[in-house]
Amino acid sequence: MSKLVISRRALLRGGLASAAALPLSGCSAFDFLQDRDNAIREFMISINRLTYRSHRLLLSPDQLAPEFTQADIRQDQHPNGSIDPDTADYLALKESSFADYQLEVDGLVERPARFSLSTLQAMPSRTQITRHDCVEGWSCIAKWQGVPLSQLLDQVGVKPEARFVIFHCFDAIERGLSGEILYYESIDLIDARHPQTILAYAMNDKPLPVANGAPIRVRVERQLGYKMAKYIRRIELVSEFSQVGFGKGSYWADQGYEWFAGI
Ligand SMILES: Nc1nc2c(c(=O)[nH]1)N[C@H]1C(S)=C(S)[C@@H](COP(=O)(O)O)O[C@H]1N2
Ligand SMILES: [Mo]
Repeated sequence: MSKLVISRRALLRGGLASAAALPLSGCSAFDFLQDRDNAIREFMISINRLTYRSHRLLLSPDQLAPEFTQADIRQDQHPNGSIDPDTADYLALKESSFADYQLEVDGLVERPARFSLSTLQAMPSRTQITRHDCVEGWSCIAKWQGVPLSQLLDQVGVKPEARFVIFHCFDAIERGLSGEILYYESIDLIDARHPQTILAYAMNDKPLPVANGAPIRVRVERQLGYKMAKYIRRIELVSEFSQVGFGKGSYWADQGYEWFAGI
């Protein structure tokens, strides 16, 4: 088994290494991948489907990502991507320290619901010290506390036809002539129900800072940083991605990155 895991990692490293050879700034996309009809892009997407299937075959649904100790936390979590959202909705909530924040959970669920920050904080929580790996090549170890997403899913009752969880965020990741694009990400229900998948409201024993996604960001510990949506506004259960963004289920996947970013 460990041999298989190593070769899977080696395979991914190879993919990341070739990606790293291209100029990258921040989490920005490769220019040629912006072209939605690009042949190389289609090729990479087909590889991604293969990667996803092989991951799901090799990885048991509940296999835990490594956890660390307090002594392993050497610096603050490096803020990346959006770090200070300026959309009107977000600014209004931030003004009152998120006292009026309500996380919406809807879509293919039996009982759509809203959760205030204090309700989320009063639910049983999980704390984990984990390593965050960004596709750009940096890593940080931090302590995260939050509500297991599986608890929320059980409360709202996931309909049998639901397959993915979409995270809709407050921050504008892109602004252009056609308007602004708010960050969005998604994971499948295996990752959504994974024991380490939490909606984090605290980092390193303090309330989650704005730079790292206040009031709520998700931790998806077996995948790369861009899957861990910050500033979550709404969680939607869907059966497919056709109504989400440009159809790939994630802002970065719509830019040509892998939707399944397993590490
Ligand atoms: N809403 C939102 N979530 C996001 C991003 C973003 O720009 N907006 N950036 C992603 C990327 S690329 C990374 S590496 C991590 C960074 O999390 P951090 O700022 O806590 O380090 O958040 C991810 N989630
Ligand atoms: Mo990232």
